[in-house]
Parts: sequence; C-alpha cells; structure tokens
Amino acid sequence: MSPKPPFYITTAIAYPNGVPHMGHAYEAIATDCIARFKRLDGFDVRFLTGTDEHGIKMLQTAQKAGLTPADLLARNVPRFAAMGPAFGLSNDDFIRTTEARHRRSAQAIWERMAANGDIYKSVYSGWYSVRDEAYYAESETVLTGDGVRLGPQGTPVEWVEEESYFFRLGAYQQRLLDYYDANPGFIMPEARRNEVVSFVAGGLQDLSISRTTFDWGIPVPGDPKHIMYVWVDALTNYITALGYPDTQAELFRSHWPADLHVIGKDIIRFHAVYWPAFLWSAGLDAPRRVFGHGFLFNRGEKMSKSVGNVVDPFGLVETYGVDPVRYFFLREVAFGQDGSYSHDAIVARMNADLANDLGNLAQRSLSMVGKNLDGVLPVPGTLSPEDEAMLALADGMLEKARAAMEAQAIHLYLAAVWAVVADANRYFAAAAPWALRKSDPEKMGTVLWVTAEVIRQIAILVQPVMPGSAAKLLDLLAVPGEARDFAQLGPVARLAPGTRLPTPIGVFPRYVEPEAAPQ
Ligand code: ME8
Repeated sequence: MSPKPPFYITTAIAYPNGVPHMGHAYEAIATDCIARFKRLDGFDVRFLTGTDEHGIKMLQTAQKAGLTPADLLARNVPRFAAMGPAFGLSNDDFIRTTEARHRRSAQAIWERMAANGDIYKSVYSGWYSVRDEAYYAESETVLTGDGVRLGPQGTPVEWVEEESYFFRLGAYQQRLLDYYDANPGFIMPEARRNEVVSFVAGGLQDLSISRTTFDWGIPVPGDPKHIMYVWVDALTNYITALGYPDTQAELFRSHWPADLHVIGKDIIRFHAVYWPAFLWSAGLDAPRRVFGHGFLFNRGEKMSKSVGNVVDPFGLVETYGVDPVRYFFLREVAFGQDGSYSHDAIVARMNADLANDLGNLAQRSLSMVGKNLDGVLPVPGTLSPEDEAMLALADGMLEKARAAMEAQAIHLYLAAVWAVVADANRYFAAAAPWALRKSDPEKMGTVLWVTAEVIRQIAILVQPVMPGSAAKLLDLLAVPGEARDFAQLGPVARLAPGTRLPTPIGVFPRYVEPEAAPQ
C-alpha cells in the first residue's frame, strides 16, 4: 500500500487574555471537522491548535487584573485546553508560545531572516493597535468625533515611537503577487483574496518587528532589550510544532508546507502577507492555503471579550450536547461568511434535522428489524428501481461531500448528506414497509435492508461533524470499527444480510424546554 498523503491543518492560536468564547470554539470545531474528514478519507493528518501567550495585550490584561502574565496564563490556558474534550477535538498537539521549543524556533527563524539580509534596525514611529496587535498606516486609521483614532478593525490605535528592528516586507511585494496569481486557491474565500491582493498591490511598507517598551515576549537574538513583535512569534508556532528549527525532523519533512491554516477574517493579512514573506526569507515554503472564516454574532452583536457579550461555549455544550452544537454551527453558518445563533435556531436544527429527519428514520427502520425480524438484517430480494435509485443516491454522497470539502464548504457537504437523509425519508414513507409485513414480507425485508444500508453510509459520512452520535449509529448497525472510513462508502462494503443488530436506542434526543418537561 502506498503511504497516506500528508495533510497539515491548524487553527489560529488564541490569545488567552480571557476565557474562550464561541468564536474560538467555532474555529476549533470547523477545523476539527475538516481534520476528521481528511483522516477518514485516507490522509495522514496532523492537526494543531494552541495559545498565543506573549505580547502587550497579554501584559496589559494581566496588569489590569493585578496579576503577572504567568498568573493570567495559569488561570486561562487550562480553559482553552479544556475545549479539546468539551468539543470533541482531535488535535494531535497543543502548542503554547511560552514553551522552550517555541522560543528556540522563533529565535531560529529570526536568525535565518537576519542572515538573509531582511532585518535592519531603525526607528519606528506610527500607529499601533494593542487589541489587534497590529501596526497601521495613518491612511488606514480614522479620527472619530471624540478625538479617538481607530484602526481599520474599529479598535483604538496609539502613537508609538521607538527603536525597532524592521523586516524588509516591501522587498516581497512582487513575489507575493506572483504567488497569489499562480495559486488562486491560496487565500479563500474569494472575497478575502481580493482584499489581500489589493492591499499588497497598493504597496508594502517594511514591518516593525520588535519592541523595547515592554519585555513580555521572546528576546531578539543578540539584542535582548528588544522583544520580538508578537506576530513573528505567533505565526512561527505552525513550524515549531513540526520540529523547526530542525528542518530534517520527520514531521517537518513530511508535513510542511501546511495544507490549510484556518483563521478568522480579521487576521488574514498576517497569514497571507507577512507569513509567506517570513517563510521565504528563512528559506522555507509558504503554506498552501489560508482560509478566513466569518465572525459569529450572538443576536446580531459581534462577540468579543472586550465588548463583553460573550456566550460561554461550554454552557452551550451543557445545554444542547456537543454533537448538536457542532452540527448546528457547521450546518447553519456558510463557512467563510458571518453567522448568528440563538437558542431558537439551535433547537430548530436539533429537532428537525437531527431528531426528526435522521434520528426517527434510524429509530423507525431499525426497530422494525428488531420487532419483525428478531433483530437480524434481512436478505434483500430483487431490487426495484426505487431501491436501486435510493442506493445510488447514497453511493453518490462521497463525491459531493469531497467536492464541497475541497473548498472548505462544510455547510455544502452537510447539505449534500441531508439531501440524502430527506430522500431516504421519502423512500421509506413511500415504500411503507409496515404495510408489507403480511402482504409481502420479502419486499419489507428489502426496504429495511436498503434503508439500513443508506443509514450506514450517512453515519460514516457524518462522523467528522458528530463523532459520538455517528459512532452510536454505526454500533446500532453492527459496523465494525475498522469498517468506518470513507473507503467503505459506496457499494464495496454493503451491510451483510444475516448480521444481528443490537436493540435500537435513540441517538438524537429532541430538545425539550425545561419548563415544558414533564414534572
Ligand atoms: O487573533 N467569531 O487570537 P484571538 C468567529 N492570537 N471567530 C472569531 C471571533 C468571532 N466572534 N472572534 C475571534 C488572535 N475569532 C491571534 C492569532 S495565529 C498565529 C494568532 C477568531 O484569540 C479569530 O479570527 O483574538 C482568530 O482566528 C481566532 O478566533 C483567535 O482569536
């Protein structure tokens, strides 16, 4: 067998200056879904997430709370790490930028960039947003009526004037434009790509990459009164986790360049402009794709720690369960666009798509196998055109799902699967196997077998989004653990007639409002 093709996927690393909010969880869930999809589709997946622990924002938050940065991290980082078990994340590593492996790596990339002639010392004077940890040209800022100057993301900027090292970003303008041109899929979705291309085409200033006014960060090699700009430090996490600076490390050799950096749309510029330039300067390859997802709004408001309308993601899982929460966000929000959520919207999806459409189909068909056939999967008779058509729809799901996932259109992959769930419900209702029990038991058996086989394929395909519930469905169909990957989809591994199934149990509970629940 040929070795599995590698696939390296990452989330942004979050600032743990507060506790995780739903935007963080959303990014992690979506990235996890893509990672699981690729694993089931035969890739050697490496999935990284973690925390971005340096920078002036971290320092200021700690000072405001009367803490040291280390205390603040001790308080918040465990909450980010706890997202793993709470949201069913399958990350292979969790990186913290305060780790020794990362300091070594960030200093090494700096030295490589310096050796390449791309770093020089000068004086920076310009605007800086602590909230964005970003430098902006004056033309990108606006002065509001009350005398506050805001950057392009609407966050306050302050005037900074200090000695600084600079990176020759300007020297990479043409190489970046050529790269965007030669790799139209590098920045996704397309609207984000257009923004970046026009930003770069407008001209690139050299970038200030060190600060001297605080010390919460990684010292510049050979000049420790300078602290590295937090984005040089942060972006490097993606290669640290593969073993950089040891470019001969097994993981680095097999998995760099990254296939996909999943990030929010507010940090596209760092990933699609600065990061490739840093990498090239250090003699490394640029990532293959940067996908900027949209922002989540709760009742129309952008959620953020500073605005203070954060909805606790752990609370959502406690209320609805992890798989319904994962399904809701990935199905409801077109991946790449902004989205909003509310209790009513979550409950509507939970009860309609999960409990009624998929849950009832499984429950009704499998309990008929239990009651009428002693729990043994029947031998199908001659397949009717309807039976054949139903199986063909199920067999066709993988191709559609794959095409959607090639473009990270997670919502379209799920829509394709749920189209088949709807087809299966129509097929089951039209065939009415309950009416065939006496008149045509063989046909009843055929309909139940076809329905079970369709559910098998649906369950295999929903594993990336709802791993726990899909596993329960596959258990109900007695599908062995080693027969659950995408190679088992289509006609190659049909359910074997004669298999004894366990007693069916409900997999997707309806959400009942607490006040409506029976006392
Ligand atoms: O930007 N909806 O960290 P961060 C959806 N440390 N996504 C959101 C969101 C929302 N309401 N709010 C934030 C950082 N995000 C840096 C990243 S990577 C080398 C360094 C997303 O904690 C945001 O777009 O502010 C980003 O991708 C991630 O959450 C972490 O945001």
